[in-house]
Amino acid sequence: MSKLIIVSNRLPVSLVKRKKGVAFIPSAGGLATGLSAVFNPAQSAWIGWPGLPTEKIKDDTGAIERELAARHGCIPVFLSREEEENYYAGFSNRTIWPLFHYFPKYTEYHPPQWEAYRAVNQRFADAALKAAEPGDTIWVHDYQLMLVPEMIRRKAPDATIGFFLHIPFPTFEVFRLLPWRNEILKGLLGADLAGFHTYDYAQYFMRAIQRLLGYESHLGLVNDGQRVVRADAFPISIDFARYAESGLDAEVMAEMAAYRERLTGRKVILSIDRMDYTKGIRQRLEALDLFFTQNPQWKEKVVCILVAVPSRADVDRYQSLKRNVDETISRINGKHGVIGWTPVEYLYRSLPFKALAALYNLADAALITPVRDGMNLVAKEYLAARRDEKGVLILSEMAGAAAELGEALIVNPNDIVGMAAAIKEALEMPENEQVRRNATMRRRIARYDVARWSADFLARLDEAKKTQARLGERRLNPATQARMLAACRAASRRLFLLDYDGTLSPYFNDPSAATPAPETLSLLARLAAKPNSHLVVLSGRGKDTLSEWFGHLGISLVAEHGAACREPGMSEWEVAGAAPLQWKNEIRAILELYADRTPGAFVEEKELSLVWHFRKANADLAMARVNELKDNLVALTANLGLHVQAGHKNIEVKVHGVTKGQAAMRWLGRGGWDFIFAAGDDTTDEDIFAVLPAEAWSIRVGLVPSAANYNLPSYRETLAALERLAEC
Ligand code: ADQ
Repeated sequence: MSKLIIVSNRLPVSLVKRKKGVAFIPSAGGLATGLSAVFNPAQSAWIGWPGLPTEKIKDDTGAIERELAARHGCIPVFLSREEEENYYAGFSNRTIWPLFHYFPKYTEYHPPQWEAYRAVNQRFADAALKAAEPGDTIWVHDYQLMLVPEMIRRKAPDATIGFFLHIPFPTFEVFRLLPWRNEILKGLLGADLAGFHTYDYAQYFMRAIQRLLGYESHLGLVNDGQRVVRADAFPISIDFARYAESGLDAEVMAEMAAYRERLTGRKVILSIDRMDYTKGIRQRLEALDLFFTQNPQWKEKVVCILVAVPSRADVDRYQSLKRNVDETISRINGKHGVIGWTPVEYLYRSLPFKALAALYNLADAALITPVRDGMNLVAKEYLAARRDEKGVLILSEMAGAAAELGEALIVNPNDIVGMAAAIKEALEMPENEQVRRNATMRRRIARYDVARWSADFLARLDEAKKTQARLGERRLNPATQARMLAACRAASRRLFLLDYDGTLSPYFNDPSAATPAPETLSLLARLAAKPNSHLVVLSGRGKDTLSEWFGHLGISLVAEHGAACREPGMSEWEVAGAAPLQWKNEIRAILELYADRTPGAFVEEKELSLVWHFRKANADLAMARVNELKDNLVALTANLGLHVQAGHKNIEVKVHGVTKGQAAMRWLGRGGWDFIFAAGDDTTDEDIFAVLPAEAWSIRVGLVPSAANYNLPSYRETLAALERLAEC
């Protein structure tokens, strides 16, 4: 039976040193509880660091391994103190964590720590490879292990690998700062599915790939030429029922009663996070200070309970943050407090679930204002705990959770004035409005709880694998190629219909640089010279370019996607139709306007069409412009008998009905072919595939869905296949 293998930095249980040997305790944190819904030790394995450096475990590792396997379904990756320092405290928490949370100033770049990150990632990958059997699903988690998917893939090309990032994926301008950015992207592309909390993060990931590696993506599918990898959003959630029921628990109720008695009717603002500079604790305190200064009427009537869980205390940045928070709280309490009323009650510790639940159930407002947060589960936990649907969530727009919790009071965590105003608004919000807002958000969280989240991810991973398999089946494999060669050999009349750019040649930033290589010209000449064979090159390029490149080969040429044809022996090009061309002036003006507004874009004029090229333009800007331009063009061309066609990094406006497919009919219609081969990499080539008889050998270059019968990954494999055809 196949199993699920979870790979994360920490195991769901942690080793602690006791007087006699070691003991296991459940690990704190959202990941362990989050995945408990899918982690069944009988059918799964969990690979991770147990939390104690090897120096402290000494000789017990064998016994620990056995116990972890037998009682918890876990496989430990032991780390030495030095590995922990360089891989975890170092590269993970001094490089990736600050950078991905938009703190480039805090980000350190140390090559030895990168090396340690790589080495430790390899250890995790090796452990996964050892545990995995064919058919298993491997699910790798988070920023500490971004190289693991590719490391597994290299040794197990068919493995099913999912990756989920629990922190934000930053925009390109921030991500590009990382010296090892390409390695990180390639590491992640080893997965079949890369999951993120929000749609924005997934988009940033795909844009980084496009900008840095040049791989295109379409509808969430990234194509590196060999495989397709899906990127998608899966907003992580919580165990809704556990929180929703917490208020009914006797211990929780008793704890709430104790709080209420002590608070003597005062309202409660709750603030809970790990002690981390990304959580915006200092800014939040400044806002509270301002709130009390501006609203003295609220003094003694409200208490802020601020809970901070100790975190990464071995990283200096966290030590100075702690000192700063301590000092700020003392200052605020000194400034506003009176005997019998402390404005900020501060707990620097981890709390057991019931204590946390009591606070959620009690608080009149939750002040959750990270300056950057992948998701933020506290916000969801607070809402879920409130069966009465009361309480006000004040939430930072920089938390991934804000994408789902739009009914909260959304604030900018850097806007101290705005946050102070939101605190006042929260405390004064009528109960019916609280209920109205919270009811909607609670329904949303209840529907997409953590069990749904993990099931959804695993189902999409399965689908991603199926998409690959579908594309894989259509790949022109050696056995099919052998059949194709035999058919070619046996045929008495052969027709070759070939696109040029992307099919017989790579793409160049400058289209004029794509001059055919001598070997390619020789290949085309040999194909054309085969007895009873006819070769047609069908391109989007203009007549002059095609004449110059291929005119001497004695083959047929189709220019401008079907607008003009020339057969061997013809002195002139034959232009399709003689449509009036006044439309060109109007459309040219629009295309030129867009080219001026988009550095790198340019307009090309052809016989029956105008083309707006954006290959050289900034990809993000171009995408924004393309959508706008297409909208404009579609509206304008509707009554002009024109057609707007999106090609490979270009948009073409041309006379309706002029396609490569229609041009191909010129030869197909003559009949008598018993071997037809067609290859193309572009949407314009789909028009050819659509008119081919079923028995034709049609090949879409690039692993994307197509009307062609087969796919090949790139122009290289296409040239190789043609080489074999030329020889047969
Ligand atoms: P974190 O940065 O740890 O997680 P968060 O999502 O808020 O942030 O999760 C914290 C968890 O710790 C919550 O489940 C909360 O209940 C618990 N917790 C907080 N304070 C506690 C306390 N004093 N005692 C005990 N438990 C406490 C990272 C990312 C987030 C992302 C999660 C999950 O930074 O953005 O939401 O992973 O993907």
